[in-house]
Amino acid sequence: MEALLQAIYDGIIDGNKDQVTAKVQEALDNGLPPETILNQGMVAAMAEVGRLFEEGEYFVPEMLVAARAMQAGLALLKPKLVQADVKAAGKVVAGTVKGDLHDIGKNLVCMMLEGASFEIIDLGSDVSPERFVEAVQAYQADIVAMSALLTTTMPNMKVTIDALKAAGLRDKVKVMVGGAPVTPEFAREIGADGTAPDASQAVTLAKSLIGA
Ligand code: B1M
Repeated sequence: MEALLQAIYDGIIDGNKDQVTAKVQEALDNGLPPETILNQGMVAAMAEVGRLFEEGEYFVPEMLVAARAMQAGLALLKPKLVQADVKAAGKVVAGTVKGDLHDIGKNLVCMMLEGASFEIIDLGSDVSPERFVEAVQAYQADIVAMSALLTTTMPNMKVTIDALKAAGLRDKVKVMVGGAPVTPEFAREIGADGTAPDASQAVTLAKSLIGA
């Protein structure tokens, strides 16, 4: 089992999509819990990719192939992580904020929320404040879930909250924010209703925000 997790970890670091898909499938077939594969194999590898980038050993192309390998593995895990098919707990409009292309964390949060019976309207990445506002209006969302991975794009969370206020929607929708650089202090300062450090705590937060 350790060897399988190591092979998944190495596959992501090497950007080897075929290795990741083969080993994730093998791990699932061997009964390894999807959460273990995700956290110990994949999320841990991505943290290492980030470290290698910071140290100047990896550049954008290496990050990109690592992300593709991770996404291929996530596609296999998704059916296991998203098992609920009961009444929707609430509607969530989700997206990565304007200027930010990092969507893996947001996708994971969406998957876990879906698994907890939330209905997800995923706007993707690089989502403008106007698109968030339009979607909240169009889908009568209960929650807006914004993700940002860059310190330079985090301010767009506040811009989006301000746009919701200007459209008269702020008191009709709960706002949750997250992503590696987002802290509880930052969330409070920009007037969000809460933040969570990972996808499973994002589910707990979403449930508490709608009083579920
Ligand atoms: Co970029 N990148 N990247 N990158 N990238 C980071 C974020 C960075 C920290 C790397 C580093 O320097 N160590 C750094 C940001 C530094 C900073 O701002 N302080 C960085 C940089 C600099 C850049 C570029 C500027 C590089 C360049 O061009 N010179 C560029 C910017 C592009 C843009 O967005 N405009 C860039 C590009 C890219 C790729 C496109 C190549 C690729 C993204 C591909 C994709 O997502 N489709 C990429 C990647 C892969 C990374 C790292 C290596 C991995 C990110 C990731 O997927 N993590 C990242 C380093 C790192 O994070 N250590 C890095 C795994 C994921 C599961 O975790 O997203 O944190 P995360 O999500 C978690 C939690 O944060 C939380 O739950 C998730 C699951 O547990 N969470 C929420 C996330 N959203 C949430 C929302 C919630 C609640 C919880 O509520 C709504």
